[in-house]
Amino acid sequence: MHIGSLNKKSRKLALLVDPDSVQMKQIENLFTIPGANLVDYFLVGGSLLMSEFESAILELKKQTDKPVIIFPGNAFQISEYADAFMLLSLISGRNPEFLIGHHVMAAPQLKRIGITVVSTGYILIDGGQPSSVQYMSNSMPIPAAKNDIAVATAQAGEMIGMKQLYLEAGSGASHPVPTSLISKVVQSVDLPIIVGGGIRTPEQAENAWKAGANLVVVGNAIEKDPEFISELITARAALG
Ligand code: 1GP
Repeated sequence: MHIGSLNKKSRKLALLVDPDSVQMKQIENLFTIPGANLVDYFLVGGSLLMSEFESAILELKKQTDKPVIIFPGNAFQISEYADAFMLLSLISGRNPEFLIGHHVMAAPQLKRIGITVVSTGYILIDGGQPSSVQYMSNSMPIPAAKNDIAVATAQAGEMIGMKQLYLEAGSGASHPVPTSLISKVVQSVDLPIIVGGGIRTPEQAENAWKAGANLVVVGNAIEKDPEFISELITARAALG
């Protein structure tokens, strides 16, 4: 199973591990938290990656049978040890490097290692503060109240041939993606919708799932408090 198995009925949870801010011991400790075995996917990636990217993937593979998926911050974040690679196209932006440039750099190696590649339309939504993605990609987020622009962007991504869409408020965002925007996008395309950025309460995750998110991604909040995993699992179970 890989992330390409998401569908419009999925209500999944992914933990994002940024190797620059998580130690190997912390990865091991995640799996002692009740409910950690119910997390569906583990994403690995970050804006910089100054530390060992591949060690984090290998540690996760040692700890879990769940898919470990590369969520790349740039074209250098590739490893044959992961189960899949999210090929992100920053379709909310207008920077050709993040629409095709990095893809060209990464393609030969992705092809050579034969990893499953999932084409993902990456849509940055204003999360209330400048995000790393915005800065590193030199692109503007979509204003959080502009549902119509987000919908049109999502529809364009679907027509171009993306297999899934990622609504991103940015790592550590002050505000997660608004639920009204999530539900409008969910209704306007047939693709699975991933939502992440700034989710730090069980209610925020629950609201994203209720709005139709097929995969909720949480990073910072679990780095700060791994017990948050249990709260997320309980919140999802309550949705039935
Ligand atoms: C960032 O969507 C992810 O790319 C997760 O964000 O770290 O704020 O949970 P957080």
